[in-house]
Amino acid sequence: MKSRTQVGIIGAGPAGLMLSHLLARAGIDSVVLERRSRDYVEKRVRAGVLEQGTVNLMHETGVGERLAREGLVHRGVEFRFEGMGHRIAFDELTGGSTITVYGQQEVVKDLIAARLAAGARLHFEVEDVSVHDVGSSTPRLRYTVNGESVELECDFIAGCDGFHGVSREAIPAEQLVRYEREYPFGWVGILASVAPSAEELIYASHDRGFALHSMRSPTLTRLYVQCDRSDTIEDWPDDRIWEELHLRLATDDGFALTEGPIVEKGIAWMHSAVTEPMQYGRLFLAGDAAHIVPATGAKGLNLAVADVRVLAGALDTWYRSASPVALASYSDTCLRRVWRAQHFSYWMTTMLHKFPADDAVQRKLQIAQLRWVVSSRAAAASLAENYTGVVEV
Ligand code: RFL
Ligand code: PHB
Repeated sequence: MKSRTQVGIIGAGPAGLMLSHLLARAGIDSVVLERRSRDYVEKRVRAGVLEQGTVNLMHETGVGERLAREGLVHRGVEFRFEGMGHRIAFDELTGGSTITVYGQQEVVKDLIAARLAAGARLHFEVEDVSVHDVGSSTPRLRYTVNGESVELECDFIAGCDGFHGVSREAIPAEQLVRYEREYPFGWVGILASVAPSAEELIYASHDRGFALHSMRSPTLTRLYVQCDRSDTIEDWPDDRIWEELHLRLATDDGFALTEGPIVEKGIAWMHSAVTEPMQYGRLFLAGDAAHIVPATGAKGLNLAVADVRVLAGALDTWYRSASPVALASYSDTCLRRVWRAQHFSYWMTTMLHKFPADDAVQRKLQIAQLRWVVSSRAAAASLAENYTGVVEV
């Protein structure tokens, strides 16, 4: 079967869904192709921290109703080391910016509901998506859905298919530069059916390694504990996870971490990658398909949303005025923010984690840096600006 659309979008994660939503608001037609089932993408537990700009975009474009009701607005975070907690007050340090804790799968659910209600062509369980003719003015996507082979002719293709997607591979290797760094650790993450043990996020740097206390709702706690690169989830039975969390989050004044039934468990590896440029011909990469950051800065989903906001604006300009100028600067515009987020995520990661090669001096340096961050107003403000996403670069 042959079909046609203006923008063919691969991937129904936050990037692909938000792009389709923004394009529809500008009167631009798109088709979204997702390899997984709707149920799978709506249940995939990942990010939790939304920057102010992401929250604002959801409100401005009519998908913020549940976010307004259920999102937890946080005005600060805690950094914990040497048995003491230190609060960084985002709103005071940035002139009012906050972050909102709202699960990525909730964002995805809200966007899917909005797209389907608007009659969008959003296909799940699509197999064998392949990308063709991106150097021409009629790029195509081929795929199979419900046993039928489809060729979709597009004006543009958006590769929003995440880190393991196919779109990046459609660009000749010699046209790209790929910057990549792997960290020698990951995070064992759990979702526990229990009220959070603190009102705000806690980033803990301990001699045993990093730990993070986060949440999803008043009855769901999200916790992470640093693990070795060679670990598997079998190395982390529930008892070991709780034991490490208790040790790493402990304070001298007796912080009590409440345990609860673990309803989800997995390992996420920490790495950075950037593909430059984020465009080739009529193919545009957005979100994790183009770049990933270690999760310590809570930036991945926010970068994905920032990319597609730029892309939707540039496509709108192209359709309105036939001017290619905005599309031509898509990659450069996005990469400025991407590299700022890369640096911030790297900075947070190195400040808070234990590296295998660290010696006693390194630990002293980390503690000195942490003390500075929580005691100097300038340093704390710099962290707050980056974390809430208000810095313009
Ligand atoms: P996604 O969400 O990976 O979506 C890509 C979609 O494409 C589909 N796909 C394909 N579809 C069709 N054909 C193919 N060949 C396909 N290949 C792939 C996939 O099934 C999927 O549905 O990418 P997107 O949209 O760019 O969104 C990026 C975010 O998901 C990611 O950056 C964040 O989750 C990162 N992240 C965090 N980001 C934040 O901003 N704040 C956080 O607090 C935060 N915490 C995290 C995180 C990521 C984590 N993990 C698991 C890596 C915490 C963790 C633990
Ligand atoms: C989360 O709640 O999943 C979360 C919070 C902060 C991060 C990463 C993940 O830096």
